[in-house]
Amino acid sequence: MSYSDDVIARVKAKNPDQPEFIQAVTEVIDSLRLVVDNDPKYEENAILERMTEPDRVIMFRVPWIDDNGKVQVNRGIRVQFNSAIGPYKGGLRFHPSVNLSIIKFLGFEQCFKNSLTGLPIGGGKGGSDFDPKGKSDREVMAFCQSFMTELAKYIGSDIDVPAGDIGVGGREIGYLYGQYKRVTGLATPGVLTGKGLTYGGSLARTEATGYGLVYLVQELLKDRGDSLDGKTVAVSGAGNVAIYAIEKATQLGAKVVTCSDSTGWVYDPEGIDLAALKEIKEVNRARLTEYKKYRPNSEYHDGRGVWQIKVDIALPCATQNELFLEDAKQLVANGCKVVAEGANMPTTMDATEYLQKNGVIFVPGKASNAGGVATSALEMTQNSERLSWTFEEVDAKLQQIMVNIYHNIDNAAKEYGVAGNYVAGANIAGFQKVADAMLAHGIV
Ligand code: NDP
Ligand code: 2IT
Repeated sequence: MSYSDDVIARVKAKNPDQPEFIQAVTEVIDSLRLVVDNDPKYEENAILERMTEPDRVIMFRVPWIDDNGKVQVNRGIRVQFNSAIGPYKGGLRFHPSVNLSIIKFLGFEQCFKNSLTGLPIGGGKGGSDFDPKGKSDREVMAFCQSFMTELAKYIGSDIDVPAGDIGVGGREIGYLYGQYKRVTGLATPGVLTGKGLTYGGSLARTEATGYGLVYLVQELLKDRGDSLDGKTVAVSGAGNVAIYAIEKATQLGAKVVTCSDSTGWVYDPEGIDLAALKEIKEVNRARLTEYKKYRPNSEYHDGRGVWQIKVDIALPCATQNELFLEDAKQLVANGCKVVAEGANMPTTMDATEYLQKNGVIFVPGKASNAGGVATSALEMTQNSERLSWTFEEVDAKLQQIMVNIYHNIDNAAKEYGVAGNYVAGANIAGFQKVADAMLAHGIV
């Protein structure tokens, strides 16, 4: 059995109850075959075995009191996956579906993504099965304070730097930072990113993941003598990543005709009204059912369906495993040319394969959504030098990082004889830097 097959089999046997983690590991190792099976140093140094076993997993009880005076208990998790190239870095997800498998898949992916940014950040991820939906601000604060009371023992600006993800935005980061400061006595802004602008946050961090996604697509099109101007785009999700992907794509001349949340989806043939979407989601924390009030000519449908719409470009920006094989078939039948992931692992493995085999340019999230964490690293830099850069400075650096990522994964794919396969390109390019650092550090 090859080294790569052997490690995949061992990871499956060791983690039988973790399907998302197994999915992420299988996809990565599958595309590293050309590298790891052709050079004995990886097996001799057990690089893949070490990369697939997190440095540590911290799991803890999060008790808090709801508005009815009832004691609630959630589970908190932080997976510190790999610090070979820098402090653990990655978001916190608050969603009822959160479990160890999901946090491990996200932490594992984060190691390669963070490597692709070119910045010195290792990989980690955390979260809780807490559901912020329908909770009062006081309940969210009580939960965040309890969560951080425990998490504070394990993080630090040179140790592990959490940020947002699904269900964790500016409000939650504010409460988490307040409690970090209170329990440790340290006013160290670099311990969290995605902070508010009055206490060490970076301009453009809010926009960074969505903008970065579109900057990468822009470069990919430019490389083919094309542009976003006049393109029709389908976006899924209606959260942080989706909103700013829609904003940037629209600014660059594309027409985004869909968005979705966990209850339903919107088709707006005239192009999504961003001001309406922001008011519904960012200000009112409401459902997409409200959208029709702002745009009577739009359609609202329950359930899922954004991938049925005929578009040139699809940007899945909601969650893992939200674009299935039948969706991929529909996109291909409709002439879609590019699928770039804003979310982490939104495309199932069979859907990815179908898109690639049918001539669709497919960019995996670890490359195309890396602008968020890259800008988090820029926030850490600003915190270290106790300065804040202008929006334009941060945005220009973000653009350059996304351009570099595109060429880096494009070149890696070409170098290994799989030109245009950006799953392979991203995994290989992301892997190499982490593996080289691990080899330099010895067996640790
Ligand atoms: P938000 O919480 O802001 O938004 C998430 C959106 O996706 C919401 O519209 C939500 O709908 C929808 N959604 C979430 N879970 C599900 C589900 N199980 N089924 C259907 N719809 C769902 O999160 P973000 O925009 O920050 O994150 C979106 C994706 O992007 C995630 O995969 C995240 O890991 C990834 N990502 C985020 C980065 C960031 O900087 N924030 C960086 C890189 C990647 P509803 O409100 O109804 O739940
Ligand atoms: O998946 C991700 O890259 C994020 N949620 C952002 C992580 C970060 O540290 O900014």
